[in-house]
Amino acid sequence: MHDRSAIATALAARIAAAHRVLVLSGAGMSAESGIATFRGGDHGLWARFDPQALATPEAWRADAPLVWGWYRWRMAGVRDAQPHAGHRAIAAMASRAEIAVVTQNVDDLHERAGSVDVVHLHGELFALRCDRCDMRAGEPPPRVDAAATERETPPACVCGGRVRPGVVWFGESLPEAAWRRAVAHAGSSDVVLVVGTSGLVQPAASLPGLARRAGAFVVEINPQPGFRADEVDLHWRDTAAHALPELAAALDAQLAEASG
Ligand code: BV8
Ligand code: ZN
Repeated sequence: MHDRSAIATALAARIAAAHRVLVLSGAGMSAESGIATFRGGDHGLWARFDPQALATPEAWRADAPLVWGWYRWRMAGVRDAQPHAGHRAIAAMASRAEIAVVTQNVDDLHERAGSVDVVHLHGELFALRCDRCDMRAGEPPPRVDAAATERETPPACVCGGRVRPGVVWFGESLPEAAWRRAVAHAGSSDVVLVVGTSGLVQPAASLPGLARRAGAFVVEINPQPGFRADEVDLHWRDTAAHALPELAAALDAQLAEASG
């Protein structure tokens, strides 16, 4: 088992000396809030569903009620979930260092923990919009105890289109502004914390390597390795809800010591 405090202390010193820090998070960041990851273990969200069969425009065209029902089930899960100590640690550190958050996740746990200006590379679950005219739409009353694959007809828009989740499906382009901001952060940060991502989905997975080549010190926080050795400087083999509060405490201790 790594000596967590030694890693936390060394990394906190880098963050204390950094001008800009970037947190890049993936589904593992939400795992300890009870939201299934996409590929993890036997509880992986996609272990029960084929991601290419549901998170794609083709699936929406072929069976919108199934896709809408799946997202409604996921929205209920996020509503019931709470941010954990790792989300709160990131928000707390942002009051002590210049920390930006770029996430692949479509949930709102970073925001609910207090992070601001979060960049969502793959959209946001609750940002519902019409699939024809793009008009924003409100969420219908939550379903009670519906199963993940219980079909539900998506609400109709006045233009005749259907309301869809504001997420980026496979084969869809990332929101340009979000991608531009993520690349800018990756290219200008001194320290990058890559938390809870398997590094399989592009182009998000290219950001750690881009940051490292631009001179950032890149740390992967993940019980399993996700990135190649040439993309990260340090793999902190731990979970988000353990490692990040430890890091925030080490940063507090160092800043208190420095201020005498
Ligand atoms: C695009 C929203 C271009 C929807 C998502 C072949 C090769 C390479 C690439 C491609 C290819 N074919 C197609 C592509 C491109 C494709 C892609 O990358 N496919 C992959 C699957 C091969 N990408 C796209 O289509 C993207 N768009 O490229 O557009 C384009 C250009 C022009 C014109 C048109 C198009 C769009 C990709 C976005 C897809 N949408 N989400 C929804 O949520 O339903 S992706 C979705 O999956 C998530 O958002 C997330 O990004 C991804 C899941 O990945 P992770 O976050 O890494 O999660 P995962 O479960 O995999 O891993 C969890 C990790 O956490 C693990 O490492 C685990 O160890 C760790 N962990 C577990 N517990 C903890 C933990 N860590 C810390 N603490 C814990 N407690
Ligand atoms: Zn419409």
